[in-house]
Amino acid sequence: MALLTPEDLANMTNALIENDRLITELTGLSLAGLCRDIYKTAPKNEKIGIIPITAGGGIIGSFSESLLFTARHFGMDGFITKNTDVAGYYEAVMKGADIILMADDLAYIAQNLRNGKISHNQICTGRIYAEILCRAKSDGGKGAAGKKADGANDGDNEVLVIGLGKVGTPALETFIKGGQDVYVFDVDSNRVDEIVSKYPVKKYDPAGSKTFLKIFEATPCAGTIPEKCLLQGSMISTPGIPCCISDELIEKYGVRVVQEPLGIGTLSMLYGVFDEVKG
Ligand code: NAI
Ligand code: PYL
Ligand code: MG
Repeated sequence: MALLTPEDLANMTNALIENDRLITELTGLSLAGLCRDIYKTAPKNEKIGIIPITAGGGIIGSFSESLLFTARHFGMDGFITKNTDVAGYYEAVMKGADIILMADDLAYIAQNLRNGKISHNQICTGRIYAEILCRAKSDGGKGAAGKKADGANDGDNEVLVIGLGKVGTPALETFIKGGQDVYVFDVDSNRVDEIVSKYPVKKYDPAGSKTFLKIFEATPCAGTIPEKCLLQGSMISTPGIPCCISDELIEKYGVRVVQEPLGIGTLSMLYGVFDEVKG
């Protein structure tokens, strides 16, 4: 897994606010509202214990602080343990944490110590970024965007998924469940073949001329969106770091891009372990 850097997390406050605004514009629901609707859960004053982990590449500057910021931004209470690793876990439990957040280089998890639920960042990130596109209105709140000359919608239910790894796979499962017509691409052709043999999805042909209103991307590379697949008003939902599309292409096609390094996936993980609610 590609690891975050402190630079990736530098502008997180604005990124969360701006992405929440865009998610609301595209789906009609705020990020928290969307999470509640997906998981059918809600917070009830849980205390979040965040444990810095030194294993592998070690502590990432402002990682724990960004998790605490996210929890507080969405109205939750939390703390970062003074100790790290196992001592930090003990400290979190002794200080009354209801939910633990911790990450090493391979896994970033949330665990609810009261109900036993556990969630994984890659799965929850893929799911929330995919749900945003599943629920995005066909015009993305922009009137004529994405319409063909005859007025018909161009691919309302079609989505291109680029990057079929640990985030991209739960995303494509979400798209399939959401009734989307899924096209897939990965630089690793063996991975594409594996996915096409396992799921009801089609291969995207980069040499063809197909365009998409909805594109999901989860790769660790920049510049992965082919210009030829863009429409005026295309919507891109991408947890991939760095960003998959240049500012020039965003401007040229009026593309709306949902992308943020940590908070969206973290909120999805937290809703994944909250208690269920009715309605
Ligand atoms: P992964 O390594 O499991 O999967 C990445 C996939 O992208 C692989 O199948 C690889 O073959 C493919 N790929 C690489 N270069 C490509 C290219 N140029 N064109 C098409 N496909 C390409 O990685 P994972 O865990 O799925 O993470 C993907 C990205 O998402 C990483 O950048 C990671 O840092 C980021 N991420 C972001 C989160 C967030 O909250 N924003 C949360 C979790 C991951
Ligand atoms: C969770 C992110 C999203 C992208 N890559 C993943 C990553 O960077 N994982 C590593 C997280 C390590 C955290 C470190 C700390 O500061 O506690 N052990
Ligand atoms: Mg995120």
